[in-house]
Formats: sequence, C-alpha cells, structure tokens
Amino acid sequence: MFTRVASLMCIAWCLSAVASAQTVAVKDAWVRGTVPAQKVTGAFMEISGKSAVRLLRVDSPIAASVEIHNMTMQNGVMKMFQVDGIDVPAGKTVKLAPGGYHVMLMGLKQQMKPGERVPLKLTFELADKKRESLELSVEVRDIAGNRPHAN
Ligand SMILES: [Cu+2]
Repeated sequence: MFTRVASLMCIAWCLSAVASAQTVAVKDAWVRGTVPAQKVTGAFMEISGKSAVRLLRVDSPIAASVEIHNMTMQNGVMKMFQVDGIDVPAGKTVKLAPGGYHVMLMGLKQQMKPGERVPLKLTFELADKKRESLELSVEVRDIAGNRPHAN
C-alpha cells in the first residue's frame, strides 16, 4: 500500500514537472488543514499561463465534490459563491487565496493533516479550446495557512 501511494505521488510529481513546461504553470499550491470530522476545506495556488487559459474544473479523490468558488463582501459580510471557472490572462498570474478565489473541497474523505500531500487534478481550457490537465501533489498546511515546519 505504502509503495503504491509513493509511486502514485511520483507519477503526480513527474506529470506536474512536465506540465509546467506547457501552457499553464501552477505554483505555491496548498490545502488548508482540517480538524477531525471537518468535511470542507479550501485549496489555494497561483496560476499563470503563457497564453490565456481558463481553469474549468478541479477533481480530487479525497473529496466527494470539488467546486471553484469566489468570495465577495456583501453588506459587510464575506459571502462565498460558486463560479464556472477562473480566467487567467496571457502572461498574467491569478492568485487563489483566502478571501478570494479558491478551490472548495467538500465531503472530505479524510482529515487534512499538515505536512501531508493530497492529489488535485486541474483541467484548463486553452485559447484554442483544447484542454490541458495538470496533476498536482499539493501540500497540506495548518489552519492558518502556515507550513508545519518552516523551511
Ligand atoms: Cu468556498
């Protein structure tokens, strides 16, 4: 089991290394850690594209469903809502960060423990309507978004 997980993670890493040489690059991706029995959390990252791209969907085996969300302030209250996708202009970087765009992981099948890694698959639509997928192994940080060990 352990070997299988390790080799899957290697595949994810290799793919992300290859994919970063393609149209889309994702960096600084992380998932917010959870307490036991917590079923929802967010994932954050920076997305950039050599040409204009649109994040269409995110999938992960660790959650029953995954949505792309944004947040706005309405009457002094932060409200969260689902969006169809996130446009990344050519040559620009779009940040998914607490208080704004984020990936919502719902129906978590396991606790998100800081220091562990979880798989996320991002699907992008390119300018020519082709699709490009990126499989990431994303680090889990603590509830405040800090790495468990500074390094
Ligand atoms: Cu959300």
